[in-house]
Amino acid sequence: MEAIVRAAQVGKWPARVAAIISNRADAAGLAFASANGIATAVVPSKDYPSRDAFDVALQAEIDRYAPDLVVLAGFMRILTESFVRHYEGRMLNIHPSLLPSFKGLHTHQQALDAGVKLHGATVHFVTAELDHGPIVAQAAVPVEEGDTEDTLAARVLAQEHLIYPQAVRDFIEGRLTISQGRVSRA
Ligand code: NHR
Repeated sequence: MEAIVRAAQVGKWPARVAAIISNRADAAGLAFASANGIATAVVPSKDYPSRDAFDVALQAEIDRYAPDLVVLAGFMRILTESFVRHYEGRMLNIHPSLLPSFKGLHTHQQALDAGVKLHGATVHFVTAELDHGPIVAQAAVPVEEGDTEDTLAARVLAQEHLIYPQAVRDFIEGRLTISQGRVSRA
C-alpha cells in the first residue's frame, strides 16, 4: 500500500488515493495514510456477527468515496461473492506466489516445501474464487539455497513493490482490458 501511495505521489498519476480502509484499528497503514494526508476509515471485522454483515458495512464505507478502483494491499479477510461482484473488474489484489501455484496463506513456506526453483508474486483482478481472478502481472524470483520463509518473502516483496504500483497505474490510465478471463495490456 505504501509503495502505491508513494508511486502515485512521485509519478504524478492522474488519480489520487481516496482513502485507506482497514478492518483493524491497529493496522500500520492507517498511520502512514494519516501522515500522508489521506482519509482513513476502520470497519472492525470483529464487531460483525458474520462475513456478510461485515462485507455489507465495508462496501458502504468504500462506496462513500466512490472509487474507480479498489486495491487490496495486505487485506486478509476472504470476501463474499456479493461484495466481489459489486467491484467486478475494478478490484485488484497482489498474491505472493506465481499463481496458480500456492493459493491461500503461507505461500513462501508452500514454495519451500514444494522445492520450486522459481517463486514470485501475481497481481490479479479479484473474483469470488480465492486467488483465481484474471492475471494482470507477475514477477519471478529465484529460490536460493538456505532460503527461509523470511528471506524468500523479502525477495518477493521487493518485486511486489515494483509490479503492484505499475499494475494500478496501467488500470488508472485505461490500459487494461479483461476478455474471457484474460487481461490484455495496451
Ligand atoms: N476474497 C475473494 N473472494 N477472492 C480473492 O481472490 C481474495 C479475497 C480476499 C482477500 C487476498 C488474499 C491473498 O492474496 C484476498 C483475495 C486472506 C486469506 C484468508 O484465508 C486468503 C487469501 C487472501 C487473504 N483469510 C482468512 C479468512 O478466514 C483469515 C486469515 C487471517 O486473518 O490471518 O478470511 O493472499
